[in-house]
Amino acid sequence: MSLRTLTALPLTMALLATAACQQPEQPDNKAQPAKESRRDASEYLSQPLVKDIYTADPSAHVWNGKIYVYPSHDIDGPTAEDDLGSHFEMRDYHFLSMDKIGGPVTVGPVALDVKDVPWADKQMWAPDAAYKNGTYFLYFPAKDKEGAFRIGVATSKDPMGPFKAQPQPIKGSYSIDPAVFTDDDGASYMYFGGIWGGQLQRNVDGKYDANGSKTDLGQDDKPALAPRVAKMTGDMLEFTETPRAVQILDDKGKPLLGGDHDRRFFEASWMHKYKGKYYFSYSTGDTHYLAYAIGDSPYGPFTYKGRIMEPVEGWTTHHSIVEWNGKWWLFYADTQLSGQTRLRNVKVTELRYNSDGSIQTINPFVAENGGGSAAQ
Ligand code: FUB
Repeated sequence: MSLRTLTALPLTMALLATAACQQPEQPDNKAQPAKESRRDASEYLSQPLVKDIYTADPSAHVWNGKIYVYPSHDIDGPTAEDDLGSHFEMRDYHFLSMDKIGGPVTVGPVALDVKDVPWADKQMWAPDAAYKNGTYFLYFPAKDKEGAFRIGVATSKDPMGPFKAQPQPIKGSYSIDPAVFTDDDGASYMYFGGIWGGQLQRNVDGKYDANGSKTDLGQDDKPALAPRVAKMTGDMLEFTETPRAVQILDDKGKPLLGGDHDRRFFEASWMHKYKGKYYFSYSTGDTHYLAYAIGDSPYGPFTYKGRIMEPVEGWTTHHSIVEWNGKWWLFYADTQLSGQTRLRNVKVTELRYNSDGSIQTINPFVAENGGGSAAQ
């Protein structure tokens, strides 16, 4: 990227481009040489936060004023791409930290390896983390020895790990993409679930059906499969209740339908609170949008409001939203470095609200924002 291009970019983007050039080496975990990208770096709204390893599904948190990002660690495995995501063969986690957005990013050592999780076999997918009473909790999905996704929990005194896993997955957990939200009263809730390869459709009554559908319920005119939510116990290690369905409604109060692929839930739950309202956000999967819905309770129901982000490069889209330094930030991922869906890189850009609380839709490409950045 030339200096001329850099100076023409919005400030945050230029800072991120600089930060991306300052990453520490990860000698034993280097990313593969990047393939020729289909677009020039200047065409992307923001630049990869790290280039030494591939990362995706970033769950960001601010602890003690510092930003921590809990991503998946993508690796280049042998399995061919399919609709179940079998090509996402991740085996461990490395976490990221930074003192400020736009500053240098530290890539931590291995924080948890699948070989150290007694119940897990493979596919360490999108994680999240929480903090309570001096302990950091890492929540992660993985397939068990029967091939069913479960959600595990691991603990550490250090936000970057290493984390020690509990011997069993969380009782009553299933499917993927845990996101843990702590409300102002201190109560924490886990949102989770994902259809197709995420197996939500194989757990409709909470029991795994290995012969269930590979995609969804196959009922386009019925309510879509809902993400799940469960309140966490005080020690953050279990659910207090059987997970409940999270209702996502249209503006007439009717549940979004299974055939409404532009709006229905697919995976990548996230919850944040803004001006007293609960914002449940998610990926629409095969239509590649990040969407959001607003409600008055952490349990919902939530009314669909629109898109947070248009499709990124790559099949998956998965995000988190966090407030830092008086602004709101969207962490997301695309495939800028590799051009391959299985090898993604995390990014960050500013997220803005309108005065009515709606979110301004972000386009991940500069030109499609009319030559400027919608997020700056
Ligand atoms: O990274 C593996 C899976 O792909 C995640 O769990 C999904 O959210 C999607 O990003």
